Amino acid sequence: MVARPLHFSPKQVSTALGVSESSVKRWCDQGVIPTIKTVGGHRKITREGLADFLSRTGRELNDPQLIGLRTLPSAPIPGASEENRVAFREALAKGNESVCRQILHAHIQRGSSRSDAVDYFITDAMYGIGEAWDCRQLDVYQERYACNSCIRLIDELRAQLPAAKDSAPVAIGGTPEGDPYQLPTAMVELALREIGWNAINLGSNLPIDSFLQAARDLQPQLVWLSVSSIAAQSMFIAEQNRLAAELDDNVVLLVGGRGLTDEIRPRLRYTAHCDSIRSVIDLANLMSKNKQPS
Ligand code: B12
Repeated sequence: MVARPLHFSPKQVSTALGVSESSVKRWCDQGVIPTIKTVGGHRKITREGLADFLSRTGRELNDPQLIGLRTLPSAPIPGASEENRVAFREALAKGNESVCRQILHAHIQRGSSRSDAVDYFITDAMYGIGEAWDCRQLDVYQERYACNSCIRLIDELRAQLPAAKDSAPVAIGGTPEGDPYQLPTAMVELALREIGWNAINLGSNLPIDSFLQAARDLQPQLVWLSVSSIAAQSMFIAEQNRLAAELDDNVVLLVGGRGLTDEIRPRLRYTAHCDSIRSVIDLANLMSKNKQPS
């Protein structure tokens, strides 16, 4: 089993940040980087302290793997305590769905939107689960069970929303053939539903012909394609470009997801690329505003 480092020395952090060790030590002493001191008087930077520093300063690690991290340490969740973030992660990993539900509901009661709550807590926890699974700290069944719990939690929050009005703009979306990832596309649906769109998540692993059939049947203003993983690159590019070409000109094709790397994106045709759920909301709000009679 590969142990996950819990804290780092200023030297390790300086290497990963690409700055001098003396700068890191100075930030530690000034309290800019939350630091603990060992009994021997050595400065130690915790994962949480490092995450807090990165999110406050907008700095990025040149290479998280240099300090034994596979991904960047998680940033704090706005409006939530670190305790809550960790409690959600642990409850999800242990299959304790009711604790996850309570944490999400409490966060929403404190004023968060449903989509922000799931985006922050679930994305953070699934990243943690991915890391733990990769390090053989969690079994496969725990990852699968966590995924199922998340789907249920997102569905519950969506079911609490009022039905979309008949006049609501329609959006459809899903993941392309070969992409089994269910959570991001379910989050896009929830976010659009929450701002009044009639959003329909068609599901995962969908052939492009099926997206096109759904577009003919449901007449959407927006089609989203969530791409987390690409099975065969050239086939994906050809199929995605066929979708762009065959959709009506007035339909916005929105693409997003971890699979759309800087290398692939220039080879794709689409109307908009968004890299976060919040930017989907901005785009959809802009589209709704432009549709309103002046
Ligand atoms: C769950 C999971 C799976 C599940 C998914 C099940 C399901 N029903 O969805 C299954 C079992 C299918 C799976 C399989 C595999 N997985 Co996997 N998986 C994960 C895990 C743990 C969570 C993924 C997830 O749902 N995250 C939560 C979502 C919400 O986060 P997100 O994808 O980042 O999405 C956010 C943004 O990207 C954005 N976004 C995403 N899509 C869209 C779309 C639009 C339109 C917009 C606007 C925004 C947007 O918004 C989202 C919310 O903020 C990740 C760990 C991780 N770091 O995410 C590994 C991970 C992605 N998997 C990994 C691997 C290696 C695999 C496998 C190859 C394992 C194997 N050997 O079989 C296979 C590949 C499968 C395939 N065909 O591609 C690696 C990928 C490594 C790499 N660099 O590519 C990861 C990172 C785990 C790890 N640490 O190693 N996996």
